[in-house]
Amino acid sequence: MDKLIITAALTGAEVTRKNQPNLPLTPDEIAEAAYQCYLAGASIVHIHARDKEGNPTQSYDVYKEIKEKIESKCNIIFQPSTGGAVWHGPDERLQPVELKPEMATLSAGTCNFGPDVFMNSQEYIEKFAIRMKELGVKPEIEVFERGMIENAKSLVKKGLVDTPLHFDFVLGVPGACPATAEDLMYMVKSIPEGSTWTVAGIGRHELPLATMGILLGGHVRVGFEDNVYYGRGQLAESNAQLVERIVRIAKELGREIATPDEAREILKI
Ligand code: KMH
Ligand code: ZN
Repeated sequence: MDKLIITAALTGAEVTRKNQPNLPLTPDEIAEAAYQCYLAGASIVHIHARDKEGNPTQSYDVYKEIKEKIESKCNIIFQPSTGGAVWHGPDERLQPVELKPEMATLSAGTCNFGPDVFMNSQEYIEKFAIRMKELGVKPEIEVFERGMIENAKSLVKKGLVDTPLHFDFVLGVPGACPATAEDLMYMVKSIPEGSTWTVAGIGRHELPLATMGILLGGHVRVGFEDNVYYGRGQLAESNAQLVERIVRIAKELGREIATPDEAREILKI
């Protein structure tokens, strides 16, 4: 089994300080949170930028500032979001890819997202994939529903994405695929051989699905974007605290933790 890649999803687009008082918002706070997660054992940080008011932004300049601040602290893999917030338009969402990060997310279809709709038309999925390929950015394919895996396979057939693919199963978003063990197994069985995958369980599903990911040879995403709690009714102190717990569980289960450079090798980036 490969060593375990832990992704820290630090901020997200939906969470506020009301939900989680320690949510990192400014570039300095996000970079410091990334560094603390790196020290705890994360090898990738999934980043959503916020503007000066704390609202989600896909601004090239803000992502650039965050990227530079993180890179001045450590060699963790910087993975910006191209998902943004549900109200961001596709061109707006694509901006951080122009920074030529090693990775970026690529959502592979449309789904309900709580009371909203997360729009990803075929036209724009392909546009995002093409630009990532042109700039040498490895997509992490975000899968919220089973059919999105088929969309990803069609991108490979069209030559728009190189293999091996790397998937992130985001399970438990209200309105999209639930976060059961069966759903995760179904996803894992459906991806092309040779692919790598990570799992992000939403809310209370984060920990059980992460543990399954560790046992099944997948990888794990945790952080305030997906879950702000440490336990029932108990807010987590930091993103790093959530990473530390995954490191402890993985070690107990006999799975070693990947450094950022080992993650680069595993993901072929
Ligand atoms: N905020 C969601 C609507 C991604 O980062 O690529 C989309 C999202 C996916 O978070
Ligand atoms: Zn995200």
